[in-house]
Amino acid sequence: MASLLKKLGSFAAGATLLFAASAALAKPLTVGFAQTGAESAWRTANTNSMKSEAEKRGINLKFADGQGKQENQIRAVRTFVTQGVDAIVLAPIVETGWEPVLREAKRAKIPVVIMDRKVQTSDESLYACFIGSDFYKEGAMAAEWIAKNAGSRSKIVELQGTPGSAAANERRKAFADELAKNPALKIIDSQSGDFRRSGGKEVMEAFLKKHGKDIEIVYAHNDDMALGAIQAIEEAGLKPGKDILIVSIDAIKEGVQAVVDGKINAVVECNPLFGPKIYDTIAKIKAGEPVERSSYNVDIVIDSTNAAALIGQRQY
Ligand code: GYE
Repeated sequence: MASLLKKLGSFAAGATLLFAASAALAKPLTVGFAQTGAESAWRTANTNSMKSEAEKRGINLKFADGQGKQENQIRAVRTFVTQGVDAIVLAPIVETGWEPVLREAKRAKIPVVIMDRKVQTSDESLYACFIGSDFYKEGAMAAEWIAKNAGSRSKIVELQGTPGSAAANERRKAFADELAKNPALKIIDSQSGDFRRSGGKEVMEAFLKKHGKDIEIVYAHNDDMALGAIQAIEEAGLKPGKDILIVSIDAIKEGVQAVVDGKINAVVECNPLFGPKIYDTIAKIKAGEPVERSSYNVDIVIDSTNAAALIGQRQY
């Protein structure tokens, strides 16, 4: 009898524990997401992936649109810390200037996942991990494609992304490093179009005015700027993809379509669909499991040899 009571007692204790554990599991996770803004189609796809995956998993996502300003993003992270969210995801618009606010998150024991673009910090413990693409590799792939396919063309204009962003810094550096191995190729001008379609168009108009027919190749740090440049080139009475070679990065659906249409010659992929990977990683961090320090997506080159076969499957 006594042993039966004991058994019942421990069963009840076990059931209580189980109940408490499942209640804790059932509590929806609250994640604060500080996004850069909505500068490009890539960014919109990235935001949609984060929002739709949160909804699928019952995660309470607090979304803050930084509207292209670091100070807005810093304010958003600070608010998430005050609200005591379970985790913070930060897509940093620029590389530097994050240490104070990351320190605030660390002090509050809120893990921060850096997404998409890297931050520069002397203290690696200020964030849990990085998830994104290898921008240096993307820039190198773009330059390699040009070196292989430029023929007798050599004069390049570069449309840079947002100044100070990891995406622009690394895509620029890698491209320059690759060109150094091919002395025939030269960048004759380089300016920022801020990753925006309107920026790409404006800068390309100015380049065409200044350099005219000297321009033989356009290297754009993203598809949106390349699509803007295409408008400027067509308005100048020239044929994009033929009179001027165009290479860009992202491989959004519209970019790949432009490759199919022969207006862009090559796009290097940069996958923005991070939602599932980000929330899987946050779940691991919350469970105390180890996560990779830096994890990169695998990106490919799309040109006239494979664009038609791939266009149907583009998810962004
Ligand atoms: O290439 C561009 C976006 O950081 C990888 O930001 C991202 C870049 C992407 O605005 O389209």
